[in-house]
Amino acid sequence: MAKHITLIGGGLVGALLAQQLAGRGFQVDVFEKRPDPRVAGFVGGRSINLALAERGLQALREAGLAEDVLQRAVMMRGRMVHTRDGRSGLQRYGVDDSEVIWSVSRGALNMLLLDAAEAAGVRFHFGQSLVAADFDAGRIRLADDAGTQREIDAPVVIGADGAGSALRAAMNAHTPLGERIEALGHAYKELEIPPAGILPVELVGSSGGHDQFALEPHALHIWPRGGYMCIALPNTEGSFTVTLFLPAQGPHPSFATLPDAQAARAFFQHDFPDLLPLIPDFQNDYDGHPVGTLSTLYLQRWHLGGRALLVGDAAHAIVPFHGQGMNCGFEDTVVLASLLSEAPEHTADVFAEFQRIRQPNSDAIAAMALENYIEMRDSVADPYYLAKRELGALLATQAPQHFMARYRMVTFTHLPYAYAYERGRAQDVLLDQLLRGSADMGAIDLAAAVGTLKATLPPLPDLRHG
Ligand code: FAD
Ligand code: E0Q
Repeated sequence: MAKHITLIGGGLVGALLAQQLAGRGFQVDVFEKRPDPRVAGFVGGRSINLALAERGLQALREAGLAEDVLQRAVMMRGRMVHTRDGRSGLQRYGVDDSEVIWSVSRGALNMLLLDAAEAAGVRFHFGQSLVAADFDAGRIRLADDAGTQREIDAPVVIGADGAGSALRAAMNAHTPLGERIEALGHAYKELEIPPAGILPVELVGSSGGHDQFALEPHALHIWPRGGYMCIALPNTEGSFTVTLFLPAQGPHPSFATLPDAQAARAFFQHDFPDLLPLIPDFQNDYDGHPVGTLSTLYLQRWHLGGRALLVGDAAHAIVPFHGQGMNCGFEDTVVLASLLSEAPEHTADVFAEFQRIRQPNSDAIAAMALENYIEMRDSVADPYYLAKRELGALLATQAPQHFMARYRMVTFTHLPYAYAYERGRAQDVLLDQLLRGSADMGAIDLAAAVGTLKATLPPLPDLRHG
């Protein structure tokens, strides 16, 4: 008989994991708190999007879903930085159009993954939330929308129920997991730029500038302002989803000092004057959409023997500033499905091995995502930072086997996150040595710098298979 697995959460990671396990012969039941988005419409009905990069794409390729997803995605070639003086410029993410990332709709992606999982034989149970678990008895307790509870057998249960995981809480109550949640202190709110046709002609030009888009469609837009920022990612229908990142509490500007659209409008007029006119529903968006909190989750234990395991955000939620949370969760599914199919009867060993492989990597991307917030908020300000980036780019051209920007390792390769983090640190130390604290690139002897690089750092791994 096929090995049975119970999954909690049919979000991005749960749905993809379910599809992969079913494809490997497991019998999979998924319990999802929300109603079926394919029937009910995606919760909120708003378009919210995410950046899909190489790691997530590779997992989708292995699941046979990459082409379908890319068909519904918008290519982003780089970061379009909008400065206070109203100027903008594109910083390319990669060397050419083979190194781009993709803006995908969270709702559309989730529905595509649900369809694929169902086609692979997964059984979904919507409107069913996990409320408790008895791991010794191998049973879980579920509640439906009406609040009616029932218990079912679930000897092997995997939690893909997100950052606020109910399975994690149940596991923690049984055996402390060594949980530490570090609040960022900054929060976010989503706003919308509609397709250009909806905006006044004088704002976007008669052709809309970019056909139906109010801004360059093939970019991730950033308005960095020091302690805070806005970003915008394109949607296929010509709209953009804007996210404002701001301190939650404290002196102006913070969400505490901007409690409603009236206060926020004046702030946008002052700080984002070019962005505000592109958001015609500012008042409804600001007053109607919730403030989201941001934290990093660290656990000592991801599993209870072979009975329960956490994956995706439930195990390692991170801040969103590298655009890697989903990508990391998708990588999880590839590793776990492969380990489980090799030893389906040995879940305790598999879960331990999964944590051993993945945790150093999730720790590394957690740290890099935190660092990237500072970098994004200030990205244009610091001449020394810009000099370092320029020298890094020169070294990467002169000695591609010895230098690769950390962003590229994270976003466009499958090198383990922990490797990218370590290598990035070593490269950074070298750049500091070469520049000796001066932003004056003219003082650098490039040939000598390449010599030092090759003498100091081993070559990068061969990327053709990595
Ligand atoms: P979730 O997507 O949270 O799914 C969890 C599922 O479990 C949900 O369907 C939920 O309804 C269900 N559930 C919850 N509780 C229960 C329960 N008790 N019983 C049953 N079901 C339950 N990542 C990127 O890769 N790129 C980006 O550009 C990016 N941008 C982001 C921007 C923001 C503002 C934020 C907050 C995150 C961003 N992320 C991004 C991260 C990404 O959203 C997450 O990493 C990803 O959604 C994690 O997937 P998951 O399936 O683990 O959790
Ligand atoms: C990406 C792509 C939410 C979010 C998602 C992202 C990125 C950023 C800033 C943010 C990082 C970058 N980035 O541009 O360096 O590459 O996904 Cl805020």
